[in-house]
Amino acid sequence: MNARIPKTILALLAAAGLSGAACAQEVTLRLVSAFAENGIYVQRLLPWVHKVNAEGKGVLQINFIGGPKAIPPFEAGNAVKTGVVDMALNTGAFYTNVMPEADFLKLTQIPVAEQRRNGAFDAINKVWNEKANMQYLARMVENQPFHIYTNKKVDKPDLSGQKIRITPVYRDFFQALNANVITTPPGEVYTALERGVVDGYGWPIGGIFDLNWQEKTKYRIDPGFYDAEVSLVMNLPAYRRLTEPQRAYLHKQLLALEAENGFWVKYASDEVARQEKAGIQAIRFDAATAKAFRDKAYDIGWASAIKQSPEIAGRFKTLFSK
Ligand code: 173
Repeated sequence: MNARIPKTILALLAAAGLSGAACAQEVTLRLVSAFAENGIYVQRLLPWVHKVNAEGKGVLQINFIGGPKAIPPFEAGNAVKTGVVDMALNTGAFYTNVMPEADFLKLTQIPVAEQRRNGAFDAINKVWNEKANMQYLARMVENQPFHIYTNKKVDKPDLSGQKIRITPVYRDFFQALNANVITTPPGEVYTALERGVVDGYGWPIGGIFDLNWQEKTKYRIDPGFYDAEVSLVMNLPAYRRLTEPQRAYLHKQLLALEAENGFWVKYASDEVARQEKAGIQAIRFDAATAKAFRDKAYDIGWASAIKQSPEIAGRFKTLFSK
């Protein structure tokens, strides 16, 4: 009897000690999304967050705070930079107010797995660390080229007389196609179309149904250009505060997230079919015009990058190109 008491106490103490240590080892990271909560990107992110939390008890947890209602899309980059939140699902075009280089990631022509092998990922992180106080964690969208969607038919790549909604992704290219451009976050596109404030907009091949833009869209111009970059970024001090096991766990889960990126190829073709069914007509150019159109997008994209940040753009161009 007596012998049991100290054992029980010891067990209790051990349990308390263990759970105390476990608490000290568990970190909770606050995550926001610059993209709508009902959109495809967050739809694919949340199951991953649940898995991270289920498998990461005692190590690392992610607390999803919300989408653009929590933090406006163009503010999310600064929120990560300053540590107002720990992490964001974001795209570089939304945080050129932190650094112009953020928007260069649309120009990658190789998969993120290859970027991790060829040094591009490390080169990105050097810039993200130094200029944005961020760790670039993982790219969760690939193979989603951007397109021009418009209600005014064209028979050549010329947007003269058209007002097109943009973000920095499209600015230089669309202006070179003679468009009048208006910057808005995605949440304002539907109303802008409805009121005739814009004739069209730039957006990737997938996702226009998420905010009902198919109701206000007549044409999609092919081919697509660039590759939509949607990634997880993290406040650098918060990243550096992680213990070694926490960082290793996060890294493992980030690689698992990227390993799901094959999804986007089929999603793109499914979305093309869905657009057609919804009555959106594809405008296609002859092969030579289509190639010139796409080449022009990249030429203008890189020229603009080199103008804004010559040394970094030069380094990235070698690492991002095929
Ligand atoms: O809002 C946008 O058109 C934009 O810049 C973007 C970037 C990545 C994915 C989707 C949209």
